[in-house]
Amino acid sequence: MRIDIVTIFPTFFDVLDVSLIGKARERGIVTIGVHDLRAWTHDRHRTVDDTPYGGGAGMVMKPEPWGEALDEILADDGVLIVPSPAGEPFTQKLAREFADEAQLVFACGRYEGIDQRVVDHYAQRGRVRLVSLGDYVLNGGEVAAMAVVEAVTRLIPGVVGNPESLVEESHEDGLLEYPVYTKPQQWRGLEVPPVLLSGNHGEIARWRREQQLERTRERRPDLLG
Ligand code: 6GU
Repeated sequence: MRIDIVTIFPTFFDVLDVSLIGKARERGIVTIGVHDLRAWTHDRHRTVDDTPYGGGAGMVMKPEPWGEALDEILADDGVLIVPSPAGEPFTQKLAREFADEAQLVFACGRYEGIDQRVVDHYAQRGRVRLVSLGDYVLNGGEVAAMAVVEAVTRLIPGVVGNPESLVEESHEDGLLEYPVYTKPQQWRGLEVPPVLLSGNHGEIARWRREQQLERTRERRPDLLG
């Protein structure tokens, strides 16, 4: 998979050099390009924003640098992802969809957002997805893009060492994950649930399932429908 990120804060993505994603890049499983939007400006001040038509607070990102950048970076079969609090909720299902794509391009907006015509133009030419992390406001798309990159890349075969660790996780089966414990058996007066020490794998599986259902009922009843 190829991932391209267009941002006015490219150093924000330096952390993609480390950890599992960094290793996947070294091994050639994913290719990630981080691009400074200002490289596609032509004025002395490298301007990327301007005042909004119709008035109002804040600034809007100008369409021209985005158009020049995306014309160069976005392949015909690539998906343009625009992080936005006005987008569709980003879910594990969407992460699985994105994991099958050949190219993902992230357009990270700042200020009050990107001129709407950028999304409209690329939606005419190809595939565009507006995605939101949740119902709260971030300063720009960078943190959201990072979250999507991590959720998607870990689903690519070979990125996560043990593929079994992918299946028993929150949201993969539509439920929250069960609680986990390791040694010591007693810590600050708290015990590991005895069933986990029983060696009875049927009982353990049943207990874990109950815990998943109980947690989901308690914290995320919306997931149970
Ligand atoms: Cl994707 N972008 C911004 N700016 N704020 C958000 C968001 C995205 N998701 C939740 N809040």
